Amino acid sequence: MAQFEEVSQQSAVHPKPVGLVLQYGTAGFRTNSKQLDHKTKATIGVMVTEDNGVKLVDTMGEMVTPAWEGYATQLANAEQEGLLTAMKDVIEREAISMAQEASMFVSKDTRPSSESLSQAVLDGVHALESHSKGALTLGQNLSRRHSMPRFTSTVFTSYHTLVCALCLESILLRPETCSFYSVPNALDDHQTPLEKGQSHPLSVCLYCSLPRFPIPIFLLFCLTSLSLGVEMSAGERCCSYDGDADRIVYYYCDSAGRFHLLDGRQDCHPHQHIPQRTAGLDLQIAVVQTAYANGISTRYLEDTMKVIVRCTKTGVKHLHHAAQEFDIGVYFEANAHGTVLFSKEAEENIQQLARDSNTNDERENAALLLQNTVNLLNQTVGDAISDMLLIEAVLTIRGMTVQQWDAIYTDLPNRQLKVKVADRRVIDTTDAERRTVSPAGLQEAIDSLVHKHRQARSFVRPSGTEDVVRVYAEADTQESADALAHEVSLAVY
Ligand code: NG1
Repeated sequence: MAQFEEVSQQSAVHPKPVGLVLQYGTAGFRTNSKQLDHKTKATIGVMVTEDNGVKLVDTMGEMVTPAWEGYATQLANAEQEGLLTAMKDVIEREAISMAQEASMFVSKDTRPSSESLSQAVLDGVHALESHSKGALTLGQNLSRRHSMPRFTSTVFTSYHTLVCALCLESILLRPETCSFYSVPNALDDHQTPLEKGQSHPLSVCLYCSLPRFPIPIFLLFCLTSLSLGVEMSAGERCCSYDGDADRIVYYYCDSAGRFHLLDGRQDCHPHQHIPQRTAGLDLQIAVVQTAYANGISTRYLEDTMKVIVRCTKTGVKHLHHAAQEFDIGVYFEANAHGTVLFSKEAEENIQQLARDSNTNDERENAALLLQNTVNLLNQTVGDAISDMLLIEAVLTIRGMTVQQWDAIYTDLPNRQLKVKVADRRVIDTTDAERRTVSPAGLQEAIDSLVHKHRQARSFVRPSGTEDVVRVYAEADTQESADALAHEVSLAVY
């Protein structure tokens, strides 16, 4: 078939380095971008970034299933002469009709290597109808979003326009927060600041077709694109995204010039914004974490917020799966990968309640807030822009500063180390990677080291993205956490 000849020719342009064996790790193919040039296999969404390598997104905009991870690994590791056989094998096993038209979105970050890597992907799917969308976030490279009616026409400009509008609307449901808009606006000539208390119609700027931003949000947009060398004033909240913008961190400097990173805080935030009880709904909320979540955050969620907390193995696919079991499943890894899921039933109840609301009481406002939260959040994959807007809405509605958010709790001091061993796969874990089952004696050694420290916890696991064993330790002081991590590292050798 002509398609197969084309694949053969194109793959020869991007040969796999001799001897290289790729593994589909915790969330994608990861290796030096120079070595990934040959990985040319098709799926519905492909996100290319310098640090992440290549991430595949399935038809629902979620991470691909283990079966497809297996196929992708098989194809990525095929030698030139075995490529067509490997491809035909996948086609046969999955009964894929090659006559059916396929569509694929390829997006990349703005780093130089992403250019050639995404070209390699495009060459690989040359025979299919593919759309190269240039520099986009992972959240924008989403097939499920694209099939939603409101995203059909100008999808790539409207996606974030819509989430901005929803954020703004949520804030405006609380009239007492309107003073937020009365700050004179030096940044954007297109916006007209409002008087305190003046009602604010949702509108889109005619010049830049973005919604009229409240100033702090506009400032945040500037900061994210200027994060290199940006000057931070004391107390000013800032945030940064990673390469494919599926993660976000907030930070600020205090008046003494001390830098504060609000690490792993997302899971303590979105559900504070979910006023399901006020709206008269009794939805079960759970927060899904991994073993890397700081012990204090788990305690805060269980004891103070009174929500169910679950722990899963590392990797968003595991967290996503666990979160699907609840009406509202909030899931975030400590490094900020994650999002919030609403069950179909919960989403329908919320949408219905919001449709039925026509008065202005607290319960109905809560229903509208809930509806906006559902629409604002990206339920398929983490989206730093949606997350930022939700966090901004929550902070504004609650009248909270970044310092107050930081002060909700104080993380236990912790340390993460990497240990290089001959074969990391000899370490096998259980209990959501919190305990080892092999090699024999390792868990007992870790237990006795942990007992020597106060408020201590430690675990080891083989990384799914690097050829290392990761060691995590936390304890009541930084010295203690450092010492424990070091001692456990020695036990791993
Ligand atoms: P590994 O290398 O399996 O620990 C790392 C991160 C994950 C996730 C994946 C990539 C840690 C401890 N692990 O996985 O959270 O970000 O990379 O998706 O940060």
